[in-house]
Amino acid sequence: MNCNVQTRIGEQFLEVPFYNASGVLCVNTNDLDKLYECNYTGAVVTKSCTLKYRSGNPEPRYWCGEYGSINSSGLPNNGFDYYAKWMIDKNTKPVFLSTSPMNKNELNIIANKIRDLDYIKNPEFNLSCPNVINKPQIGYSFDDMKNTLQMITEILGEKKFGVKLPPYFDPIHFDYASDILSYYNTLSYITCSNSIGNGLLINTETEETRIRPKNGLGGIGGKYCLPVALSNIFQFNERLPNIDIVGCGGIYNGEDVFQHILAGACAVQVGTCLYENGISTFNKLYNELIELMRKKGYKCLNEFKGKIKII
Ligand code: RRO
Repeated sequence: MNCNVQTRIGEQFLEVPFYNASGVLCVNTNDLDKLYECNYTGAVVTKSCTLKYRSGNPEPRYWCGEYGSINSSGLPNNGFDYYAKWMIDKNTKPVFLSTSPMNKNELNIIANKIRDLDYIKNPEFNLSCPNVINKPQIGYSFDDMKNTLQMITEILGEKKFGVKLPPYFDPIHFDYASDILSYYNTLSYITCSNSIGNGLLINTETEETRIRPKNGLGGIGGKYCLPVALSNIFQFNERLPNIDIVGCGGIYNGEDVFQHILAGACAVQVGTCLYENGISTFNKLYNELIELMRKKGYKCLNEFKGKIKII
C-alpha cells in the first residue's frame, strides 16, 4: 500500500510532516543547510532571532539524560539579518523564520522588516522563551500576549504568521489563550509547545545542578514533554478549529509522531531527539511513521488527524 505523508501548515505545503524545533541545528548556516538539504525534513525553522547577535547564557547551559534535556541557552543567535539573508531563494521547501524580540522596540523593527520581505512567509513569533533572565514568557501573561499580537497584526497587515506557545496546564488557561488567539485571523498556525520552563535537573553524585544559568533552572525537553505536548495540541485543537497546530514535544519515533497527529497536529517539530541523534532522525521517523500507517491501513494523514477517540 502506498502511504502519503504530505501535509500543510497554513497555505504552505510539506512533503513530509516533520522538521526541526527552533533552537536545534539551526543557529548557523552550515546547520541550516543540512536541515534544508535533508530529504526527510518537510520544512526548516531558524533559531529564534533577536535584532542583533547574542552570545546567550554562560555554559554549561544544556544537558541531556535518559528522559530528556534541560537548556538555558539564553537566545544565542546571529541576528535577524543573518537568517533573513540565508532564507533568500530557499524555495524547494518551506523555511520559517523564528523570532523572539527582546522588547517592544525590537518587535516593531523586526515585524516591519518581515512585512517588507515578501519571501518571509508564515514567520513563527516565539512567545515562550523561558531562559532570558528577567524577561517573563509572553504566553503566560495574557495581557502581554494580546498586546504583542495586536502589534504584530497591525504591522504585518495581511501577512500570515504563527506563534510558538508555552505549555499550559489548566483548562481555563486554554480558554483564555484561545479567546485571544482566535481574534486574529491572520494567525495561521500555533506551535505547541515550547520546553517546560524552569525545571530543575540534578546530578545526584555531585549534588550539583546540571546547568549553570538561573541557579540551574531551565527549559525541559524530550520524553518528559510528550504527554504535555499531546494535551496542548488536543486542547487547542478543540478550541481553535481554524488554526493549524504544529506539535512539538517528546518525539523520538514514528509512534510519537502518529500520536501528535491523532491529537490534532498537522506537522511536528523535533528538538531533543534531533540534538542527540542528528539529522538521520528524520529518515528514521519517516520509516517508522509509514510502517505504522501501513499496519493500521491509513493512506494519508487526514484519515487520522485529530481523530483521537475518547473512551
Ligand atoms: O534560547 C533558549 O534558551 C531557548 C528558547 Br529562545 C526557547 O524558546 N526555548 C528554549 O527551550 N530555549
